[in-house]
Amino acid sequence: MALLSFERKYRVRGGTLIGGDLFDFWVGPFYVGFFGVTSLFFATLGTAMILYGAAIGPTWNVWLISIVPPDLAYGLSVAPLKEGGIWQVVTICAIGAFVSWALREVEIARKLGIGLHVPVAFGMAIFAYVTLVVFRPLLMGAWGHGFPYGIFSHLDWVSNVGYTYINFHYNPAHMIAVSFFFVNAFALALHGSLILSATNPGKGEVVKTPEHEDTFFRDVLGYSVGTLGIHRVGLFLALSAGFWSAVCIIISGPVWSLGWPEWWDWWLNLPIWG
Ligand code: UQ2
Repeated sequence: MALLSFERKYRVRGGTLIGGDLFDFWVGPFYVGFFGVTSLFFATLGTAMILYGAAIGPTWNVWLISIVPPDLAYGLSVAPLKEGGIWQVVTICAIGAFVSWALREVEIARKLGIGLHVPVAFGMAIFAYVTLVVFRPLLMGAWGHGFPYGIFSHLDWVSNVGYTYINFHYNPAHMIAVSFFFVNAFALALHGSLILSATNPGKGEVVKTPEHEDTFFRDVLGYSVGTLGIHRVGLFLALSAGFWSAVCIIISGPVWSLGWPEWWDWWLNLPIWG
């Protein structure tokens, strides 16, 4: 079905979660919906607050601009705007915009009658972010444990938190997360190269079929996970990377406050060593 005739079938009212058909329309190529309006609202307000924070800050150097969370002394209270309150508003706007965007994806998926895999996948990224700036600060008792919104400043934050636990690479959940990121890159390299090898043939060659793709991996490994299967593997690996990232940071402090190398003392203390 050509794009235009397909769109005539799909661009119909219905499938919204809220607001009935009040916002059920498109602006050019973009679906709006109630959550398109809230996305735009939060993104605009959040961006304005970041610009305000930059304007009252010490620099316009884009690498150095930083919207910092409140001092730890503020605990879990609402801080004055210039003392971390901007960070708190930006955080609310970010979560509002991300969740609105996910729900807008849900409405579009419902209109199309396709699965909710994309918003669910995006939801894992939102979960990892909220773990960093809400769940962990709540468990630690201060918004000051959130990370600052700046290019270099957030890198410094990651470095400082890492050294707070002596060597973060000994965090077992961090090990699992990193392994998922690596396997994810491996799987995407296998998949991307395989697809291009079959569908982007040289001049005068015909495009090859999934049978060619299966046969390549059956010849190499004795096994092909299949054209649908590789996407299941990919989604699992990507979601697992995000999930274990959230786990590895939420346990750092709330569950384990010593250095991560010491966590492995349970292994050295096993009675089996005699
Ligand atoms: C595959 C297949 C694809 C693929 C890839 C494979 C035809 C187009 C990449 C091979 C993948 C395997 C064997 C599993 C890899 C698993 C991990 C955890 C890296 O068989 O089917 O479809 O793209």
